[in-house]
Amino acid sequence: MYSQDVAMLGPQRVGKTSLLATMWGQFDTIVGGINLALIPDAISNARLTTRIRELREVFSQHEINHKYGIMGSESDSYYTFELGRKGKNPSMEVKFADYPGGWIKNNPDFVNDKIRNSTAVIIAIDAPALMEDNGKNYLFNDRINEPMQITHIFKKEYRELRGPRLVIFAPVKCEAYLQTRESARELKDKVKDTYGNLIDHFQHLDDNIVAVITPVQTLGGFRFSRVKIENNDPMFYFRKISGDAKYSPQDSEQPLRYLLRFMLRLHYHDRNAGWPWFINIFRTLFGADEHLKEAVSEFAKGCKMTNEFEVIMGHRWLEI
Ligand SMILES: Nc1nc2c(ncn2[C@@H]2O[C@H](COP(=O)(O)OP(=O)(O)O)[C@@H](O)[C@H]2O)c(=O)[nH]1
Ligand SMILES: [Mg+2]
Repeated sequence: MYSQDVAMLGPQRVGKTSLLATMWGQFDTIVGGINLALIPDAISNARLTTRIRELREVFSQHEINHKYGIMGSESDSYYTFELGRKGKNPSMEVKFADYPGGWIKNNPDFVNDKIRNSTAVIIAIDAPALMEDNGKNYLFNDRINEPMQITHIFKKEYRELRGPRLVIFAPVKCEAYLQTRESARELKDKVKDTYGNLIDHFQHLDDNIVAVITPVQTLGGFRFSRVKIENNDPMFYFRKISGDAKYSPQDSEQPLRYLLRFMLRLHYHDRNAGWPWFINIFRTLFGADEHLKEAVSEFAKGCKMTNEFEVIMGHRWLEI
């Protein structure tokens, strides 16, 4: 069975694993009538189920800080999913690489290798660190999201690409900034500003990068409330929006919709129009199952592109 690699990217605690868990956890509800199943292998299933339980348990608290509870992992893990029609044999596999955020600094070879070899990269961005930084005092954003290190990795690894790539900027913990159109726009502008250097680099890669912004509310029900400096360290607090608020993620499936849209587009790409080696792989991706392709296409059409969402570049690789 053909497999596609996707790399998660972001320092410790920004929200990579929670994003992955929520992306899967909400899938069945979101696909609704579309005939698509996303099935994790046993180990991934156990890990993801545990994480979703932990995210639900956050709601027994009234207020949490960003260092609350849930422990990150110490080693690399892969979350492998089979994708196919409900009740049919799956035709492809998507493998997400997740690893301790500290590895961006401590194990750069591993991280760089993943970035170089994955079809898509999902950059999880801690939204309060991005938005509350006034650029002067504590450099929250530099310390928490490490945009310069991330830019550096791409500049090193994205040079002579052997095929088009999808890069998803996914601000998480962003409930507080999506309450008005205006603040949603600020969030988006701040992403483009902070990663401006990286986006410039992408612009020079011969139209082969699709870059999108997809804000995800992994918890729903909790909003950033304040930041307090404790021992020279910023502590971000989040408050439950009401006494009976529940785990209610929003837009958690958007990265997956973009991923499948991009893969479907590559599948249909005319191999004479370039990238013959790369495109041959995608030719076989969905097998001969036309119904599966229809289902993927229907799911992929739900990509959001307005308001807080944006396709920064590479529209042509999303045409289906
Ligand atoms: N308020 C809030 N907290 C979140 C959200 N997503 C994750 N977290 C919390 O952030 C912490 C780190 O998340 P995790 O997914 O383990 O980060 P990772 O180290 O990048 O994998 C955990 O305590 C989560 O409960 C979110 O959308 N909102
Ligand atoms: Mg993690």
